[in-house]
Amino acid sequence: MVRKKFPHAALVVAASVTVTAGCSVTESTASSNEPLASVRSAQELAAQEPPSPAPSDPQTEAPAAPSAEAPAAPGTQVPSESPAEAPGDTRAETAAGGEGQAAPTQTENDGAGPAITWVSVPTTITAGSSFTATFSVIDQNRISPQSVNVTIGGSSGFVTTWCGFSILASLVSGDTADGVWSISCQVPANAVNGSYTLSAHAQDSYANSTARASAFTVVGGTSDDQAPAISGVTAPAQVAPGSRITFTWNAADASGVDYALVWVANSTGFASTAGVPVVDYGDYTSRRTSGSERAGAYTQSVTLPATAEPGTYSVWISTADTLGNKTFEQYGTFTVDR
Ligand SMILES: [Ca+2]
Ligand SMILES: [Ca+2]
Repeated sequence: MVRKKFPHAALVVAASVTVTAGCSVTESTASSNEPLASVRSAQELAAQEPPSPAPSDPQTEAPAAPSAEAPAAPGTQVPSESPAEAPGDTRAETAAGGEGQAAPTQTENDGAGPAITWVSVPTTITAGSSFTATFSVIDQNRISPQSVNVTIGGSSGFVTTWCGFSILASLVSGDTADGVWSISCQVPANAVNGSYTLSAHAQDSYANSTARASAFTVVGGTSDDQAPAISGVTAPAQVAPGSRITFTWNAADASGVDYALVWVANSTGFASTAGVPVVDYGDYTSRRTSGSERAGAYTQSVTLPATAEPGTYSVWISTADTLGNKTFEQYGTFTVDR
């Protein structure tokens, strides 16, 4: 049995980086929320993970952030864009007080996300060691401490196997209006060598949000940066609404296949606008029927609703190896006909 697991969208946050004394400090701020575009080409969808359709699953994590390069898959629910940052977002002037009056505890909504004025992370991190990242967050509306977190993205999307997704930050100095926050993370000895992006996120008390990214490189880990190879995908050519559909395929990876799961989309995407998946995935599991973790044959069945619209449906497979290298690609189509 292949355990179920829901991968995440690719993290793409561009940042220009200045190297200073062994740390990279970002100069640009990038919002993590891009507008949801209805783009359905296979190439653009290929880099995008499917929606996380089972909120009750304990492994389901925070909603996937859309990638700047690959708009979210149709039907994916994505929070709307946060308001643009206001350059003049500074501390509340009311704190100075006057005439012995107590400072108000709450300022008016400035409509701007927190100013994350810098992010510091070692430029090079050796696999098997831990690192600390710190960043400054300023907002006169004050920060919601539970909103201050860090995500890490690699070449194939969010890195969830190191320290979770996302990593809650701790206030190390200052306060929720102007403070320095920190996370520490142990990088596994088998982490994939290469470039990563660490993104700091914060939200003020009015839910205005900001993200800022900084890059680092992992060395001394593993050189396997390839996701499992998928081949021999089979699906019925034509099915009727209400049918049970079984897919089979092969998955191989030198580091071992962690999971390989089928997803189905139609002309509206992987889910309706109401968020209902195009097919019933049951328990969202696939099964290895032969072979090993390194090279095996897999099967998964889904059920087409009786109300399924006729038309062309596409078959996608998301897969990851035990190191976290992952892909999400289309492997053919089938037709639904009454
Ligand atoms: Ca604010
Ligand atoms: Ca691999």
